[in-house]
Amino acid sequence: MRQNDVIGAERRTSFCRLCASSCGVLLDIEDGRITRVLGDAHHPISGGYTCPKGRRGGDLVHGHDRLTSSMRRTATGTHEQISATQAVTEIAERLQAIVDRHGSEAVALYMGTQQNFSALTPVMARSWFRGTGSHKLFSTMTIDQSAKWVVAERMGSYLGGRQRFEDADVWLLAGTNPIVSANGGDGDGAVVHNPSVALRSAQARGLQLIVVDPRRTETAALADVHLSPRPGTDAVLFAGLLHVVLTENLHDLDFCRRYTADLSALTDAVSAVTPTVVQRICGVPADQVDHAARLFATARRGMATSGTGLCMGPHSNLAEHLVAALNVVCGRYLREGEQADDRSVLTRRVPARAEVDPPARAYEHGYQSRVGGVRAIRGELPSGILADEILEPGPDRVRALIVSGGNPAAALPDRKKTLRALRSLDLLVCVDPRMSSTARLADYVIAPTTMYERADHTAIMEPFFPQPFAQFTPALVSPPPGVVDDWRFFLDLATACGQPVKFAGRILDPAAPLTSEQLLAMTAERGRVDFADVVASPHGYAAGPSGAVVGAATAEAMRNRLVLMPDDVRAELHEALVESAAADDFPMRLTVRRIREAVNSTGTRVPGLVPGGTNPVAVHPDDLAALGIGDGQEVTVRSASGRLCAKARADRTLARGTASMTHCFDSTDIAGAHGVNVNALTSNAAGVQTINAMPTLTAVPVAIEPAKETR
Ligand SMILES: Nc1nc2c(c(=O)[nH]1)N[C@H]1C(S)=C(S)[C@@H](COP(=O)(O)OP(=O)(O)OC[C@H]3O[C@@H](n4cnc5c(=O)[nH]c(N)nc54)[C@H](O)[C@@H]3O)O[C@H]1N2
Ligand SMILES: Nc1nc2c(c(=O)[nH]1)N[C@H]1C(S)=C(S)[C@@H](COP(=O)(O)OP(=O)(O)OC[C@H]3O[C@@H](n4cnc5c(=O)[nH]c(N)nc54)[C@H](O)[C@@H]3O)O[C@H]1N2
Ligand code: SF4
Ligand SMILES: [Mo]
Repeated sequence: MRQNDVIGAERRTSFCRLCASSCGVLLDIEDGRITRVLGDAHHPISGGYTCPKGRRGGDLVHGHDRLTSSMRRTATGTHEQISATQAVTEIAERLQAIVDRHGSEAVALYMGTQQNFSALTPVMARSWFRGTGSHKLFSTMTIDQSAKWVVAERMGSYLGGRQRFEDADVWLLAGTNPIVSANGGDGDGAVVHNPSVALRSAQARGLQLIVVDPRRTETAALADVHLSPRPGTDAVLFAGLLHVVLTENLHDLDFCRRYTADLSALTDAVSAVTPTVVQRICGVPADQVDHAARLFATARRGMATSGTGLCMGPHSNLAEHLVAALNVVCGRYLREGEQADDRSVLTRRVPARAEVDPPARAYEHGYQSRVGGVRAIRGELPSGILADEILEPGPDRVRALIVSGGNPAAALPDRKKTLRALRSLDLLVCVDPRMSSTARLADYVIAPTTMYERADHTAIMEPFFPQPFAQFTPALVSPPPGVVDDWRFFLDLATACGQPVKFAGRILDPAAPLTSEQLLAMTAERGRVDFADVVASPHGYAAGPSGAVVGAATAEAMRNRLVLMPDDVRAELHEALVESAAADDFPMRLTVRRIREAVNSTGTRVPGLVPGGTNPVAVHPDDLAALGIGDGQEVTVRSASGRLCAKARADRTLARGTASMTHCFDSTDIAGAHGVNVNALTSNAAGVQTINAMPTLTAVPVAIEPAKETR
C-alpha cells in the first residue's frame, strides 16, 4: 500500500479553487469520485484550514445538477445536449453574422468570479476577446471594488509597497469580514488564510485591531476597537479620522513632504469634519473617533484596508479615497532600503521603488460608451452599464454576450432590467458547470471542467498569500466525457473565428494543441522559481523571501507626487456632508453580507449546505418587534427600485435600523431551490458613482413590512 492510499480510497493533495484563499486540501477519491475533502495540515499557508463549502467540494464537482454536456436552446426555449465542438462551430458562425451586420462592438465578454480561480481561463478568454476588436469587456471588478482603481487614477500610487501585517502593530478593517469572506479588502494576505487564527495570533503579539462595520461581525467581535457607523457614511467617518490625525499633527510629515502634492488641501477639506460632526452623521461617538484616529496614527506600523462594505456604498469612490489618504498621511508604506513585499514566485517580479506613479486619470481618455458618457477604466467598461449597453438602441448595441464563470442574471443591479437585457440578446453564451440563472437564458451553455478535474497553479493568487508561495495540482478526477476545459473553449472559438491566439507572448498553433500542463508551464516562465520544483511539491512550494529591497526612486520619478484632494474629490466630500436624512418611506438600510457556505451563487444550491437553505433578511430583534414581525415570518422588503419577499431573521449583531441579506441567491424558475435575489432592490440608475458607474449595493434605503399573504 502506498503512503497516499487510505482504505478503499486514494488520498491526493490539491488546493481548493472556490475563493482566493486556495486552501490546501486532501481528497479521498474512490472509483473516480471525490468522497471526502479535508484540510491539508502540511500546507504551509492554510495549515489544515478549510471552510464548509470547501469541504463540500465533492458535491460541487459531482453534484446532481452538474452539467455533463454542453447545451443548446431549442425553439421552444428548453435546452438540448450538443457536443462542445458543434457548439463552437455554431457560435462562431452566429458571431460572424452579428459582426458582419453590426460591427465588432456588438460583441461583449463578461468575466465572472469563478473564471479567476482557473489559471488559464482569464488569459485565454482575454486573448479571444482581443481578437474580436471590440471594446465591450466587462468583469465583476466593476460591481465590486473598482473604487480602488478610481483612487489610483485620481490620487496616484506609491510603488514601494505597503507595510505588512506580519510586523504591524495596528490594522484597520473597514467594511470587510475576512473571517467569513477570507478577503480582507485589498489587505495583506495574512488575514485571508485561516483568518481567525491569523488575527488572534497577531493580537497575541500586540497588534491592535480596529474594525469599522455596522454589524458586530465575526471579525468585529475580535476587535480591540469596533466603530459601528450608519451604513453608507464611511466617507464622513474617514474624513473625521483624517481631521483628528492632521489637527493633532500625528501624521508622517516626512513622508507627506516627500511624496504628496497637496497636504494643505486635504487638511482644509477635512477641517470642518470634527468628531462631533462624525457623531451626528455617522452615529459613532466622538470620543471613539478620537481614540481610533490616535491609535491608528501613533502605531509604528500598520494599514487601513477596506472591502465591499465601503466599495459598494453610496459614496464609494470618495470613501475609498479617504481610506487611502489615511494610509498616505500616516506613511504606511515601505521606504527605500527596506525588505520589499515581494510575493512573486511563478509570476514576474515587479521591482519596488520608493517613488510615486502619479495620477493619470486615464479613464478620461478611454473608449467612451454611448451610455451615460461612461468611459472604459483599465480597459473595461463598467458592468453597472452592461444592461443598458444591451438595451439602448443604436449601432453600437451589444448583441452577443459571452459569460465566463459568472452569473450576471443574479449579480448585476436592477434585476428586472438585467433579465430583460439578457433575454433580448441575439446570442448569449454561458460557460458554466451548472444551469445558473444566466445559463437558463443562454442560447448555448458550454459545460466546462471544474476544480479537481483540471490542472492548475496558483500564480494569479500570489498577491493574496502572506509569503511567497506557489502550488501546482494535476487533474485528479476524470471529467464527464462531454465537457471541455474553459480555456480550450476560448481557444477553439478564436480558431473557429479565424483569429490567431497569443498566449504568454507566443502565437499558438491550432494544429498542434498544447496540454494544460504545457500552458501552465508557459505562464510560469518568468517566475523566479523553476516550475518543475513547484510541480514536485505536493503541499505547495514556500519560496522564502526573495531578498529584494525597495529601490531608490528613478531620476524621472523624483518629482512625481500623490494628489490627496483634487477638486472632484472635494466636491464629493461636500455632497456627502450635506446629504439629507433618510426618507421616511424607506427608514432601514439594507447592507451586504457574505456567508461561509456560499461564494456568490456557488454553493447556494448544494443540498444541506446553506443553513435553512435560503437567504433571510436579518434584522435586529428590537426592530422586528417594533415592526410587529416575528422571527421567521415572511416579510416584504421594498426599496425605491423594487421589492422582494423573504423570511425575516432576528439577528442581534446588526445595529438598529440596519438589515442585511446575502446576494446571488435565486430561486426563479428553478424547482426546489430557495432564496431570493437581492438585486430586485438595487438600481443601476439612482445612486451610481461617476467614473466607474458603480451601483449602490449596500446601505440601500428599504422598508420592511409583514408580507400581505403568508404561506
Ligand atoms: N446586491 C448585490 N449584488 C452583488 C454583490 C453584493 O454584495 N450585493 N456582490 C458583487 C460581487 S463582489 C461580485 S464578485 C459579483 C459576483 O458576480 P458573478 O461572478 O457574476 O457571480 P457568481 O455567482 O460568482 O458566478 C460564478 C458562476 O461561475 C460558475 N462556476 C463555478 N465553478 C466554475 C468553473 O470551474 N468554471 C466556470 N466556467 N464556471 C464556474 C458558477 O456556477 C456560477 O454560475 O456579484 C456582485 N453583485
Ligand atoms: N464565504 C464567502 N467568501 C467570499 C465570498 C462569498 O460570497 N462567500 N465572495 C468573495 C467576493 S466576490 C468578494 S468581493 C469578497 C468580499 O469580501 P468582504 O468585503 O469581506 O465581504 P463581506 O464578508 O460581505 O463583508 C462586508 C462587510 O461590510 C459590512 N458593511 C455593509 N455596509 C457597510 C457600510 O456602509 N460601511 C461599512 N463600514 N461596512 C459595511 C457588512 O456588514 C460586512 O460585514 O469575498 C469573497 N469571499
Ligand atoms: S472556499 Fe473555503 S476551503 Fe476553499 S479556498 Fe476558500 S476558504 Fe479555503
Ligand atoms: Mo466580488
